[in-house]
Amino acid sequence: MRRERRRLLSATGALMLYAVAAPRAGAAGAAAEVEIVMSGTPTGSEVWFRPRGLLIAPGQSVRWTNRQTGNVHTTTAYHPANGKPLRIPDGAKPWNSNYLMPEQSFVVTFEIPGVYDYFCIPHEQAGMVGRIVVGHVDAATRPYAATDSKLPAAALARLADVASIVKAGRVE
Ligand SMILES: [Cu+2]
Repeated sequence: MRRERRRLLSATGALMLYAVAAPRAGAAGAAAEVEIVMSGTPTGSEVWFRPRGLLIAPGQSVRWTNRQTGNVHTTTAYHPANGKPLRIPDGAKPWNSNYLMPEQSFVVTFEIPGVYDYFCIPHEQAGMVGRIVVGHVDAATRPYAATDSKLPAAALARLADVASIVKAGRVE
């Protein structure tokens, strides 16, 4: 009995060590990988990517993580391969995470500069969309305006404008 308790204590000690070390590892990786949280209200009446607008440098990666208990989300590029109009740069590879269960995540590395719009398959109609600006993009650009009319109104309304993303680095 006593021996088991000691073992348990040492396991806890190991966990605490990890907890202390983890933030340092996270900080070191922060430059290369940026997190976007997929979440919403407990009832699911509102859902979102946070931040919904993000500025990164070419070569950086974005990790989307589903942080909402009891809901599934996707991160899916606006691209004909995903049945949508093209709203990522020419030549850039489209992505689709498919359904992410709570605490699952999906990583994409962005190499080609430009503006990338993406959505969540079950929640596009609810306005769950995001925009990533990679590298130097003219702040006055209003990209993909020609296909705006093909997006649900709620989705279009939630796409941060390029000027705000370039100015702030992130739009919540
Ligand atoms: Cu969703």
